[in-house]
Amino acid sequence: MITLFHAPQSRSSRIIWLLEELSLPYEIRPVSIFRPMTGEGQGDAANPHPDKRVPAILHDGVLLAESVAIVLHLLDTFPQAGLAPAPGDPRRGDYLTWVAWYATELEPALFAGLSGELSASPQKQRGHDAVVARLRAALAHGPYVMGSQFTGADLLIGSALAFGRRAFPADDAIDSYVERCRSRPAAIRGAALDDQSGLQAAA
Ligand SMILES: N[C@@H](CCC(=O)N[C@@H](CS)C(=O)NCC(=O)O)C(=O)O
Repeated sequence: MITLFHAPQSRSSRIIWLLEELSLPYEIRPVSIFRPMTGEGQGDAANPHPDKRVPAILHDGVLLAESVAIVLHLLDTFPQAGLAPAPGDPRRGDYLTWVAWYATELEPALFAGLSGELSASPQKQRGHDAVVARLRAALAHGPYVMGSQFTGADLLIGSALAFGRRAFPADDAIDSYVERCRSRPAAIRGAALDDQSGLQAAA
């Protein structure tokens, strides 16, 4: 059994999308988190995440916290979804590179872009430019970052871009990519469930 510890409109929303892609039974356990934008909310004693953040999952009693760990674990454990090249597949290196790139390059560039820090830091501007260049180069061959196959890397990258699109320059290819990712049937179902869990959490 898979239990997702979730707060609406957060990084755990995309794990609902992931679970919908997998068509597995799972349970959503709404938890409260600290919301830095409003100063509201607080860590929830019922949340097993070591920092009381989301997402976290319990899968048959095993705890995974961190979006990347959850994506890698679930897509390797349930390969029938076809969303991750398996070890030994020649595309595995590209896949792992994109997943790691999301966490170590895209996320910092996104938050640097949103916070307006770029003009004061040539180093951050350089990283930000490199992220945009790599994305544009990949999408020139799209429709997904690895080409024709949608993978867990797209789920991470597409959901982060949907959240922080204004951190990056206007670009039709990036806009179409975000739309392509979030119009997947599983993403639409995930968004509907995210809203419902919001109602539950508020109740
Ligand atoms: N790198 C983590 C980030 C998790 C994270 O920051 N989650 C936010 C919600 S989007 C959170 O739980 N914040 C509450 C807090 O910082 O206490 C991941 O992707 O899993």
